[in-house]
Amino acid sequence: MFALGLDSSTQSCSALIIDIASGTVVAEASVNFGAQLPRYNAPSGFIPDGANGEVHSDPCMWLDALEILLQNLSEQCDLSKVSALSGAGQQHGSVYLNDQWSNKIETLSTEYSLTAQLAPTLSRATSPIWMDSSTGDECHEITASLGGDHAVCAKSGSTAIERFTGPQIRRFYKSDSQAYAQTTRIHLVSSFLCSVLIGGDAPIDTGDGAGMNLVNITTWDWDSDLLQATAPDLIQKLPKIAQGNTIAGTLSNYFVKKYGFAPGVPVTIFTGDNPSSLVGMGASQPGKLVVSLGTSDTFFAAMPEVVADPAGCGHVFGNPSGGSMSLQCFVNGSLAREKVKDTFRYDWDQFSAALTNTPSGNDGNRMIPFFSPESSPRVTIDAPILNGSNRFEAWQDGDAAIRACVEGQFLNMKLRTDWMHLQPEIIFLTGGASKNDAIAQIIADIFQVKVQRLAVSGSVGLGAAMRAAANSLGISINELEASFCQAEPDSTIEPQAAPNIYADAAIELGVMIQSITNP
Ligand code: ADP
Ligand code: XUL
Repeated sequence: MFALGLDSSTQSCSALIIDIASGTVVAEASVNFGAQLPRYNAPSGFIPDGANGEVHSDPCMWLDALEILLQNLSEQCDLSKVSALSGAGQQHGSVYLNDQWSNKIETLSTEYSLTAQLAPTLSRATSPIWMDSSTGDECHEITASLGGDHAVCAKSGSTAIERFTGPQIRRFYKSDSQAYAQTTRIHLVSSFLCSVLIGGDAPIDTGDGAGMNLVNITTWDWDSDLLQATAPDLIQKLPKIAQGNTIAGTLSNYFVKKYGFAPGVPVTIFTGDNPSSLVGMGASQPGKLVVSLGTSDTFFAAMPEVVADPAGCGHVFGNPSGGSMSLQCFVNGSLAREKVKDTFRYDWDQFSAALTNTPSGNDGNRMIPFFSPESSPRVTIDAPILNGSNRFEAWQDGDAAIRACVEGQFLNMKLRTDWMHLQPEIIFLTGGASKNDAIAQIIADIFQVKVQRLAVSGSVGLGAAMRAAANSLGISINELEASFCQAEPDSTIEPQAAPNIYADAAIELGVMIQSITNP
């Protein structure tokens, strides 16, 4: 029994096929948009130099990549053995379709490519993606119409955010009302690709749907106030919202004929890349949380109850395995750690040694380690704030500065994620900095919970394949996690510091942060 998971992300489209019986990945492929589809002039997956913060991609590029990818997989593996399929897309991006869409999608012919047949169904040539920040005005308008940030956040799980789909739709409606009127269907990247695969309109799942500022996180359905504040007649243009375990349909004949899939393969509705990664990291049940230490640091977890961030910094999405998940981004992640490292001309080994040479709690030396505007909490700032010994405050104590930076980052993470009411049993670490054991130790100490690195690569595609297997092949998520989400050997780090050290440090740093957020 094989399950296929797709991941249509910003820079590439990848897929993997898992064999449930052997617990192995039997095929993997990836298409890099910039390198393999240069005709779209999108070296990093989006059209460069957009005006006024616009960042768009051509949806035909995603379709071409899907075809190359499936061709490549069919050369590695007999695709007729695939008996379940699902996928994930970069979140928030939207595709606008005209009245030819529903007929065309049901009658695809293998004589022509997907792009040749579907390009004429686009009512907007390109798609705004998550990097687009052009909708500041629209966010203000939606917020004003709902009565403030708090109202939007309580309803949709996030305040109105520039990259979220609702504000993007509003901007399209305001700037080209004629093309908006000719739009009969708006899909997310995830539901668009799922629709293409099943040859019909797929629903949007609650995971990706909650990244639109249009879905109510209490009813998990479209919210009439948000729809009204966004654009006229919007409800008619949107597909249905459905839970992550919904089967959208079966794989269309186009793919059966062209790539050798068996007829009737069930396709589980697609979700966003972050909700899919939650599943692929083995964290879809409450109690396990994921901290990704990439360019920015990201924190996400299955939530035991649906609650929105009262401070309006975090996001609530549907959890593809049921219930909800939280996601919070910290802009000052790896780049901030690098800045402090480079200030003292340390390499990563010296950086780690600085952390091991200094005591937990850092003798009271504290840093708000923000070198650029932060989203959690939302502050406009361009240099860290230090509070401690004279040498430390004068940036003359390299070891203390490095510890203060890392402690400051994760104390802030703990403070900013308290609203999620989590009781973690374990934290899974991923991303470039997760290999640093000294950083991992500080995370274990601050959260007072064990930390583990997972040996999972491609957690988005893996999560999609696991969801497909769970929904269509009757394999439990626990069984799939045991087979596919293994910890790296010897990567478990237990807390060592006494709990009160960081409880006190959190209070001190909290006061410092409050003084810059409420001056
Ligand atoms: P992204 O996916 O956002 O591009 P990665 O997850 O690949 O980022 O992480 C890259 C970051 O990892 C680099 O910016 C670097 O700061 C950090 N990094 C690499 N090696 C180490 C190390 N030994 N200790 C701490 N951080 C590291
Ligand atoms: C999440 C977000 C990104 C995209 C692309 O809110 O904007 O993580 O999903 O990966």
